[in-house]
Amino acid sequence: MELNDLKTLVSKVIHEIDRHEQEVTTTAHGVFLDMNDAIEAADKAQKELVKLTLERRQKIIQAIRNVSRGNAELFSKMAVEESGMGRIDDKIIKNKMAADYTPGIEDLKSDSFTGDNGLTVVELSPYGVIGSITPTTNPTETVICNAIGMIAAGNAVVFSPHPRAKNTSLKAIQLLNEAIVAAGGPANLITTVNDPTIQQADVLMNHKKIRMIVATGGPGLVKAALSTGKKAIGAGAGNPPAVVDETADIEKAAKDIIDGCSFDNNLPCTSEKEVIVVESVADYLIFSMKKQAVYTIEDKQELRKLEELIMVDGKPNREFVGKDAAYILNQIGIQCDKEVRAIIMETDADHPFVQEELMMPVLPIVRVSSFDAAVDLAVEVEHGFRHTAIMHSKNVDHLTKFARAIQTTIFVKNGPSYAGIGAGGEGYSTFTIAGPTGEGLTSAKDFARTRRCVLVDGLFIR
Ligand code: 1VU
Repeated sequence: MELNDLKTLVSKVIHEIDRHEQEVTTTAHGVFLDMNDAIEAADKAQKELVKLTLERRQKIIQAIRNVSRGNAELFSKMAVEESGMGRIDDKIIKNKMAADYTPGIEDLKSDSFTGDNGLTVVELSPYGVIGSITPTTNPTETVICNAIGMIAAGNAVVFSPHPRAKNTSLKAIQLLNEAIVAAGGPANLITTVNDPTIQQADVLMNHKKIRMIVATGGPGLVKAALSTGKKAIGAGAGNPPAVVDETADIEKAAKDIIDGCSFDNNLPCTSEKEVIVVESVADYLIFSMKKQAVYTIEDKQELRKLEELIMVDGKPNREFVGKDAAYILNQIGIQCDKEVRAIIMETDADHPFVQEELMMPVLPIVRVSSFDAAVDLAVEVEHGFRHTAIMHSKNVDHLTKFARAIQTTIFVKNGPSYAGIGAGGEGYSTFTIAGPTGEGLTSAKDFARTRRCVLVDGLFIR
């Protein structure tokens, strides 16, 4: 053999060894190179899952909760590092909420009918394999929340994580898979691919073994999921207004609004995105907000610089989504305390900061002449997403009127927005809020099919 041929052969062998090593290290515990393989493996696992007892399924869910809670810090650090968005402390809270407060098997309630003609039971049974598209804003929270709800309902899940949170999401999927197997569950009950892309997501959404698609994220992917012709749940954008009327506890409203708006740097689609306040209490609200950890922009030049920085062609500049307030201010030459959590300013109603969902700790405040004007403006700037709204008021008639007018899936009264997803408010937690398709705050029951089982002329004992 010629020397050159030998060199080529050696290089081919080395390449093959590298490829094999890469496969072994990157494809363990639910992570596959090819989406079709990920789907086939999940399909096999789902068939094993439904053979197990509900008691075993309960143990699997508990194992997912434990491993998620135990790794909340790791997931949060990885997510902030990889996506460049959000706040570690807040993400830890979000991951723990997903681990502890996502409903499990108890969410699946059977129904029955009895009468002269016998007994009929209606049960919630699995779809099979669900395709879950997850966002960069809440990467591991959504994986945990969807895994618990979907497996509780007897499904396997194939994830398509956002490419900008790939490593973090893959880590969560691998650790959850290990925990599932250790709890006596099948391998590959949740799967994904080692290089998620829009092309792989497309394969997922159109694969015949995917019986349901759940898309949480940007408008493009939600639209694509809803266009597949399959059963789909879409959880998309919002632009939550916070309305403050003259009867509100103004100091508390100021604190709640800043806490909610700055939580994880405004990444949750439920966070306060603009404030609409009636004239008579506007000055006092702004005065009270200034006592919180905020920087107030009052200078027109500063406002213009901020607009130029965070908006591109009238849309939010992706580079600043989920960034710290101090970082954003530094970019326009303003040095501030690192503790500053939000940037506030007064604007007109038609300002792009009000009209666009920024997902940054930048909070415009608009004053209006009356409560009725506040309702009209809030409905307008929410753009019909019917996602989330917040109101601070002690007037029940006002609260009722706004709730009826805005028609949002979540309506938080007299608290920070995150109370609506289970942090400091009653009710379970979810990170897939399905306004467009109407399921609302999704849980296991939404990932199950209703089936009727009829026994004629028997077991009627009344
Ligand atoms: O670059 P390409 O066009 O080729 O691809 C896009 C996009 O299609 C793709 N992609 C995905 N691919 C596979 N699997 C996925 N899960 C997935 N998601 C997206 O990746 C490329 C970039 O996607 P993009 O549209 O997300 O664009 P950016 O990364 O530039 O934008 C990031 C933000 C955060 C602005 C964007 O994702 C967005 O607007 N998201 C909506 C906010 C959101 O995540 N809402 C759900 C929140 S639910 C909640 O908070 C409950 C409490």
